[in-house]
Amino acid sequence: MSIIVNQNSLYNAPFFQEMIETTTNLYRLGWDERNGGNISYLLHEYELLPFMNVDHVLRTVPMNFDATPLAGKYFIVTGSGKYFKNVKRDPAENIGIIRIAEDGGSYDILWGFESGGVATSELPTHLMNHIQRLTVDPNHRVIMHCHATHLLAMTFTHSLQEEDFTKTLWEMCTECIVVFPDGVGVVPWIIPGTNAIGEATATKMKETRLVLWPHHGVFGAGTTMDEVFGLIETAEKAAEVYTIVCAQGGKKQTITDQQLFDLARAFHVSPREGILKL
Ligand code: 2HA
Ligand code: ZN
Repeated sequence: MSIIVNQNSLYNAPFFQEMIETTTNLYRLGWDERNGGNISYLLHEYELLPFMNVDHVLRTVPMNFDATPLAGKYFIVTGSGKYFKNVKRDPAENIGIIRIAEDGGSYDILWGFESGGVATSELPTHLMNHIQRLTVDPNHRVIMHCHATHLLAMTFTHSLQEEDFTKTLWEMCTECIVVFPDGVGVVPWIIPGTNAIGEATATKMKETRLVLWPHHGVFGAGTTMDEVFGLIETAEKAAEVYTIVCAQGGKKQTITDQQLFDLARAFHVSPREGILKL
């Protein structure tokens, strides 16, 4: 399908292009097979107005949780059951633009989700995470979930204690403690798509922008699409290095706790308490 775009076409909007690039990259990296993964990106109304009439509601979809703190807020979001592989070829089928209703109990579809689609099955977790992150970071905008391969694999072979998991990732690449000084949160195994996993994840999101779902995948949060993609990419790279280190017979030497501490100080970040033993 070829898409004819004019200057004011939504397809030219920066946030729209970012959504297409990111879903395409996540698919290319093998972290979002089939309908795996989901992204939601908080948009300002002024970003949408040049491209669409926000008073024109296509459909309204009920939600069974309270999203009142997000009432009136707009998101571009991936679709339930849709494949990241197909977003670039047919965005209108696979992603959509929604606005949370004033009573927080439903959302309006303003664009996309053609053929009767709806927002991601992980919408409870996404919206609960947005609510939580906005309380600690007023610039927060993006929630991203994917099935990053080596992180997922590590949840079978490594301790799931957050302190242990964080320490291992920090050790595997010098960059890690600078990129995620808050470490990683880990929730118990919970059925995906539920309010329960949303609440557990959002609780962790109070302290960290990176949360693991054991035997499933990872959630990241942040201000820009690049930042959140980079966050997940950095943790996943560390997990890949860990996998190779184990395959090569294990560590013979490592970055010491003192070196990690010095590194954090040099880059003006505060490492999560209770991990480095000095
Ligand atoms: O949307 O990744 O966690 C498909 C999933 C569910
Ligand atoms: Zn998933």
